[in-house]
Amino acid sequence: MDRSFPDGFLFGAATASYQVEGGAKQDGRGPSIWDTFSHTPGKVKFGHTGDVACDQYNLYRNDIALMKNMGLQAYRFSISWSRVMPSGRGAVNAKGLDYYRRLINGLLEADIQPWVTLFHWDLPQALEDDLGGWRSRETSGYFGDYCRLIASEFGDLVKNFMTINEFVCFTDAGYCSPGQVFAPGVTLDYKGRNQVRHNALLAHGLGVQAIRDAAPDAKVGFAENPTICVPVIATEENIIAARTAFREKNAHFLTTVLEGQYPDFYLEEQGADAPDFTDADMKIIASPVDFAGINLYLARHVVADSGSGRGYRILQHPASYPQMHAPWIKVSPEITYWAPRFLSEIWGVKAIYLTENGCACDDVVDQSGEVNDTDRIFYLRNHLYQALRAAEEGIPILGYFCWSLLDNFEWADGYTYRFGIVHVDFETLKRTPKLSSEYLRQVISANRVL
Ligand code: PNW
Repeated sequence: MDRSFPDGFLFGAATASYQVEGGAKQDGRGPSIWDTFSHTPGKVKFGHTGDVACDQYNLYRNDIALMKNMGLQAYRFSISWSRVMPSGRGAVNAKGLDYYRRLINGLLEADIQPWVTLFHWDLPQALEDDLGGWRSRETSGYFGDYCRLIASEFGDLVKNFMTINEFVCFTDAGYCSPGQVFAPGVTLDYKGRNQVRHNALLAHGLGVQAIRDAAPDAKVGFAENPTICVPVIATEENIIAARTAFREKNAHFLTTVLEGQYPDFYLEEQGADAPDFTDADMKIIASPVDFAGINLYLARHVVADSGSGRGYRILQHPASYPQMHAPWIKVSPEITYWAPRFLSEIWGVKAIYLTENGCACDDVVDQSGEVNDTDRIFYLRNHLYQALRAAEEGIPILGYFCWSLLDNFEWADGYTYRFGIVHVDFETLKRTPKLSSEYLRQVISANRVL
């Protein structure tokens, strides 16, 4: 049986600006909320910061060569808003734009498609200071302006844009207790949180519109990490329950973007804390996207339960549930089948990219200089099989991006978790491709799961 990935299936790797670039003060970059947060004692493990990270700002040519060796067909990276607009609005930093032009051209010369994320959490600090960051809808407007700038600068070279990466990680986790684990580390009440969520959705919609306007040939989507509800045992009734749970547990982000309105049950549930919004806002949020990007990390296991009121119940992970090197990376490859299936069944999504999938491993460089991360290969292989399973059933999965190209700054965990398929020595910045990068190279070349 031919078990190849469909023709044109795209294989890539992903990173994000603050996690890999470094060059925090180079060439006129303005500070972002992650610079401030990581420099605030107690916020990031061991006081680690992204000041240098992998120094991709200076070593990007090297990284492009690594990708080329692996046969990667696409590189998903994010633009640092404050590198190109140091205050988040107004003045543009030409040197910042030059960097991304060099990176994009370098990728194209290596035959690697640039996939650009506009926002991967590093909000310009000036917008936080002057406007309250995502607490203000003015920030959403400025995000639209920034997207227009990027799309008009690079729309001739970049054909795929993602507005926002993972809504929950900079809204709830940044602005609401018990979140406040991520920048800016503010504690709002639920009303405030819901308004932050709304402003982020509005920013997405404004971003879609601006990119369409300025780069009419480009495709626009998002990269979201939904709460991935899967049937714990795939009986018909559990599948129905998991599908219902998938829509409901993502009510405030994915469901609202794809349905163009807040589901009634969400507004009812939030009651007096529901966000303030207008019909015009919802029209903007409803702007059609060309593709849905989903980041895949862990499952929520669902059983049908008619007594629960909503028809489903989510099971806790038992203490012995298998996990990778970070406790929240539960081994659940079936998400890579169910998430695309539900996107297609619930909302009829016609183009799905798996914009992130990967895991942290306790990687060591051995005496011969090798990193034999057989555990990461195990992890990736299982997910790739599930991607193939979905594709074979006709679910429109068009590509897969591994998180991450490089070990990098893992947010509040600093450099303690390694997600790369390439090892980085953070003292010397030396890159060492791990065995998993060879695995991916062979998979891409064979276009099959190996
Ligand atoms: C993603 N969770 O974040 C981000 O897009 C990356 O920047 C990050 O490095 C990567 O995953 C690995 O952590 C997530 O708790 C953070 O479910 C937390 C969760 C999921 C994704």
